[in-house]
Amino acid sequence: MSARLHVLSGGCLAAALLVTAGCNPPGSQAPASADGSLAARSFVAPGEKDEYYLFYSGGHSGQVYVAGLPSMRHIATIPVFAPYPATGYGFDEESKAMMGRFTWGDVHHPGLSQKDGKYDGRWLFVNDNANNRIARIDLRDFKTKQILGPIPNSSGNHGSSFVTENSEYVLVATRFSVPLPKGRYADVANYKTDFNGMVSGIKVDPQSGEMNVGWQILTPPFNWDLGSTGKGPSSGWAFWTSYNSEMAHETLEATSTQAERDYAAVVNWRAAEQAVKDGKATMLDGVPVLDPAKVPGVIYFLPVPKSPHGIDTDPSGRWIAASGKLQPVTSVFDFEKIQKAIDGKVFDGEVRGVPVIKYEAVLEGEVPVGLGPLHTQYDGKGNAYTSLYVESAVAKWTLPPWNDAQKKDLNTIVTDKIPVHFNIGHLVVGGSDTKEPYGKYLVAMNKLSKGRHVSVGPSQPESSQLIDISGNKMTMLYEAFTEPEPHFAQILKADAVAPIEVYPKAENTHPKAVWDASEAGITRSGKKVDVKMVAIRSRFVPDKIEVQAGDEVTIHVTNVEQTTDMIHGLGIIEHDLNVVVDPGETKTVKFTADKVGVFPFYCTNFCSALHQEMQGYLAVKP
Ligand code: RUQ
Ligand code: CUA
Repeated sequence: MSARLHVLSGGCLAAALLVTAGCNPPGSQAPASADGSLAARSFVAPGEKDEYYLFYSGGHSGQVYVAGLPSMRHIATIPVFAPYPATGYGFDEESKAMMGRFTWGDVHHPGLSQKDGKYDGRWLFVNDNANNRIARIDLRDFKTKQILGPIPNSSGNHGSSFVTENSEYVLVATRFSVPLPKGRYADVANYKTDFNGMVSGIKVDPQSGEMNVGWQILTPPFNWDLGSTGKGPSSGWAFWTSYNSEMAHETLEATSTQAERDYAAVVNWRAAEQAVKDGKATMLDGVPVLDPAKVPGVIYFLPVPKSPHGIDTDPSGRWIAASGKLQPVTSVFDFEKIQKAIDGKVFDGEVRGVPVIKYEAVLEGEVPVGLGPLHTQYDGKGNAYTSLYVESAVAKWTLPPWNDAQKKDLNTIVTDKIPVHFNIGHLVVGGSDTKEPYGKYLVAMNKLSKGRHVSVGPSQPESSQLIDISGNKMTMLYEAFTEPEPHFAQILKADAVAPIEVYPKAENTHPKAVWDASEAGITRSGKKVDVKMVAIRSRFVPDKIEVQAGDEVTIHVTNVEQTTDMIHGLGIIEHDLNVVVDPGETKTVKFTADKVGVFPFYCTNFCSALHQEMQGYLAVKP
């Protein structure tokens, strides 16, 4: 087949990139089916439960949202990088310490933990593009347990969270490049020589899930983009695309789109791990860093046309689809050929000591999917689904191996296309990044979604669309508001997790927990006032806290309930404080009593017929 680049002409391209709801290419304007009978296929009757969870990124809200599938109902918000008064997150000392000095994050790509290449239902990892962090949510209680970062030597943690087959690592790559180590000044004019990017292996403890930075690989200042991990034949490898292999540093819109091809990174993370063990790394800001010019075999470059964005490994681990935003095809690479090219040194030169794998030697074909291809997902039945930003559609196509007739005309393998409204970014098929996808549903996460809801003013609500992919043709089932801004998502079978409903008393190790009103009380040492408080339907013990102005007050609240859904909150009037405590949980709040007066506090979570009576007073004496 032809390895020729099908690149859009400049004018068409410029027009295409500016496309919005008003001027979509033909075919994408057809209304979604208005057939009411389809509603039954996503309908989950009152009292019934969804079959799947949809964990979707909340973008710059800093949070993760959970919807049920197929109902698409928003059922939970998991606060991660931003305070969330509804669960008291970001107000107590424990979550404040995790958030560090930041009050927001930019969540892009949730990644579920895996065992043997399948979801194991233990953890969900999410990245923060803004502050170079990565967080772990425990699916036992759907709460954020760790925030790691800012990651040293990394700026713009966009290329994550890509979990390896047995959750050995969450792999991340930098979107931006800066002078390293961080905190060093260099003139941006010297971008090519003084700036660097990085690929990092975040090690995950197999028992606790605790993350730490394992090692890093230094890269040229390309802008690393989306990635994926290998499995099967590509086990131990990972892939990222990049834009800006031009290494431009101003007006990127024009300067970074010059080259016909940018580079993908093909990373042998097992070799990197071994090289670090063998002492081949140099410490930089506390992290062992490998320089690929000196340590061959840890990273290769692979040309991908043109300004690529997504790169996705199929469930077999052999096929890798990478899409160039600026050309209407998706390049499918064969990992077996990649392995052979590496072994046989079939290279097209090198960049800074990193061999460039010969494109033609590893390409299986360029699939003419349509305009503005971004991301690809798989259903485990030999089909791939690529989101088309410019065309605002999803294309369905057949994975290799292809027969001769198909190879001759790859148009024949594009078997279906469905318009989405409008301008899709990510899409997700359940389990696409595992060995055994669920298939069945695809969720299109639309970036612009203009006019899809009754107007609420200039800020137009986002929407995501549920597509049934169980048949030959895709069927649009349902459309739902999704909290902004949805990037990637993960779908997990509901029965793959068994969340707890109360924190067992026996597991509460908080040193200031109290379980009986008789143990509650106030102690003082100097200016420090320590309150051990019990919350139980429908009272706080103690319910009077008397302090002197200037005292440093710490309240440890234990919700002693062991009954499901019996949640209490503690809100203190005019103190900007609210914690919410789940059954069996203890949380700590700290503040300085700097205002004289009497301040009521009350339970913020409706807990019983006498919830309103659950109140008390903080008296601050002059
Ligand atoms: S990127 S629309 Cu932040 Cu996930 Cu592709
Ligand atoms: Cu306790 Cu309301």
